[in-house]
Amino acid sequence: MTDLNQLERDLLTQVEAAGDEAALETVRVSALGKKGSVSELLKTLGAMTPEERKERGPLINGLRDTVQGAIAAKKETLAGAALEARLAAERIDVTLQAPEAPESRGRIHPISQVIEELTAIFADMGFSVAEGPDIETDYLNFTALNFPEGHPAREMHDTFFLAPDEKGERKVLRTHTSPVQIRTMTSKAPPIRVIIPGRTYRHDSDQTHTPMFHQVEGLVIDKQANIAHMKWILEEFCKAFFEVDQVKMRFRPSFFPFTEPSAEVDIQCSRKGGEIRFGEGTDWLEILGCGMVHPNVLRNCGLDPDEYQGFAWGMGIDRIAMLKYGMPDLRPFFEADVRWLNHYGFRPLDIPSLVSGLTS
Ligand code: 2NM
Repeated sequence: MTDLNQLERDLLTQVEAAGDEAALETVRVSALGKKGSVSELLKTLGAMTPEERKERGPLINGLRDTVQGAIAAKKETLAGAALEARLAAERIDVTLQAPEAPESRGRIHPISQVIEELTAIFADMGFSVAEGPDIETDYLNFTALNFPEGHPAREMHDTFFLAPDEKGERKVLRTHTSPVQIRTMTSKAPPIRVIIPGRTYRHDSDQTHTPMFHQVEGLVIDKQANIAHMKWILEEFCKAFFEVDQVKMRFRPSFFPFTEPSAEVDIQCSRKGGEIRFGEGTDWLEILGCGMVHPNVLRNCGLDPDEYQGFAWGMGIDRIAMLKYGMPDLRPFFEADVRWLNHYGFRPLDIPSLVSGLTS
């Protein structure tokens, strides 16, 4: 007869000696598996006499419970140790400094930022954005805009001309973005509400002028579009752009070939200690030109001036960027000096919107 005490000691020693969960499983199978030593003993109960069974039954069942309990306890210990080992091996130091992401180093040029800002403001008023080529025909840059041939206004623009092509046609670097308004009026049916930001070129270079500069022009064409609408739009734009609650504007009569009447617009400001503030003070600063689109321009675009009318305006992006962000000199805008960009540039993820704020 198997010595139950001896078998128990042997099995408990093996359980204790199991170094990992796989070894413990081998011990379990050898004792409690189908052909395990304890299972074989349990099978002998069936063939015993009632008296024998009464005596051996509790002993063999007791052995099984003891071994089962020891295996369960050892399993828990091994699992705990395995977890500890894994935690130690996979530990990471979350206090390590993260490498700097490229987008935290790059900077958005103030001109790009200002274009995003004014696009957000005009988009909120229902305007879309249009673009066109930098190289234009003389017709779209001048003639369609009611500049008569040989008119002094053509010289006013200090135009850069390209070499004549085989047909003798001289293309120009656009002197304003207005040719895009012509393209828009000839390709889309009114009502029209667009802004056109972009590069423009004039043969002019000094402290406040660069041969390439940026303009944004706006155009509204509808049956009833009038000067009051224009004044409201320009006033709302100035308040939103300069982030002030109120701003006084002064409309001075002026002349442009493509608008009649035409005006230049000044906004109220104060200049104390070399700093310009908007929405206060007694000084005036010119910021844009505007007017009602000339009937000849409408006709040139195939629109009937007795049915449609509209207004347009234009302003210098570089200039309003300088005013808003206190940049004293225009020339560094185009010098690509990283130190200047680090100082005046914007973080790539500070995207202007009317909800989150134009400038953060
Ligand atoms: C300005 C001032 C006033 C203007 C006019 C047009 C067009 F195509 F509709 F006739 N586009 N832009 C305009 C009017 C531009 O810039 C100072």
